[in-house]
Amino acid sequence: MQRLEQTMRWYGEQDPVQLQHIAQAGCTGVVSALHHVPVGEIWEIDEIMYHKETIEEEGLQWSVVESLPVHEDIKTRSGDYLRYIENYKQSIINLAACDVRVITYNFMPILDWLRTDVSKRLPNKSEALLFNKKEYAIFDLFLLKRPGAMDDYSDKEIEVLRADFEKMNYRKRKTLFKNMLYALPGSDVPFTARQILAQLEKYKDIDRSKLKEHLIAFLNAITPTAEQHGAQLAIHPDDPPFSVLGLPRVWSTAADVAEVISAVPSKANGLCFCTGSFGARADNDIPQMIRDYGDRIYFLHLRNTKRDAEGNFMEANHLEGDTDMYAVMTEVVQLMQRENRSIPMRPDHGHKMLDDLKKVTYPGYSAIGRLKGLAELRGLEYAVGRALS
Ligand code: DNO
Repeated sequence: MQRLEQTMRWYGEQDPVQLQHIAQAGCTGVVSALHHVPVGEIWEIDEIMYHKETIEEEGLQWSVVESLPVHEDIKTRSGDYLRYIENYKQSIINLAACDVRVITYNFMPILDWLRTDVSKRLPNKSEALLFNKKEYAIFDLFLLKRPGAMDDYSDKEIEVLRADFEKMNYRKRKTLFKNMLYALPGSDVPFTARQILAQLEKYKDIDRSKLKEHLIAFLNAITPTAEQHGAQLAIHPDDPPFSVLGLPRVWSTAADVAEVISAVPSKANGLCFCTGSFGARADNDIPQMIRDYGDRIYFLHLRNTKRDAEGNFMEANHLEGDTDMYAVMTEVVQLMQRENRSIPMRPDHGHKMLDDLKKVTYPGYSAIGRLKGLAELRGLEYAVGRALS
């Protein structure tokens, strides 16, 4: 019987969650990246091998690359994008030569995932990630002061938001600002408002259909290389799966997946299927998406979110929230048996709890919360597998 390959993300040697902790959690693999290589530069074989050996010395495997980041010039198809595409291909070739073949990336403009609160206190005093639409709008309008932001809201909305902003104390404003400009995964250096505003300027003529064209052009350029070297590309959904800061989004819905897969049918064009990111939209039917695109799912992020009527969402316990994890796991177990393959999975994000509350960890990536999520998912997989066999 094929089982999920259980993994956790590891940010590298500076990660407070060490490889041996990941092994103790019951994982056989890690999901990791060369975070020190500047975005766009080639991942050289000796760097890849050093990282791989470090992981293997603890008895684990480097199962998935997350992420091989896509340079902004590629997303905007400007500047040095041709050189960056060549570099990307070379990194794929180098990874495959080291037998690391599942490569995650995303096509979100400028920012990776975004939350207004990275330490929302729950009633039991553990902490969760939260996206609050009102606070996001306050940031956009009054803290970042994005040009054009006012056009995205009605006069009435602006009036209410302004009143809320004026009531917000300075500590709260500063925290919100910091959370929104949190660095990209694996970095401790946050963006500055100036950097973001300058980057936003580059997207002023790029709408959804243009960005989608750029994604398709990028995939057409790199999938032949990936196919030739046996690499599987796995695109991560937009998080949150709707436009932020006026930026276009191209990978938020089942329709996005359908469109890009039919435009680039290469088998190398696959998905990092994140139930948390897709699940933050009520119109995504997650089990149905697994039925429809299962053969393209090369990597799974299993997590859950709880939405409310205002469009806010909070990270829920892995088996709770709006996504029916039992239905998801049933689809996944059947998919693995049907295709006779094991899919790497990581319990994405976790609440910060117990001893971890005293530690400095990457938001969403403390050890104990993820361990709890993994244990619950592992139990669910076991039960679903037994019931189906
Ligand atoms: C957040 C992660 C994302 C993901 C990238 C993939 O916790 O799921 O940062 O790694 O978007 O490129």
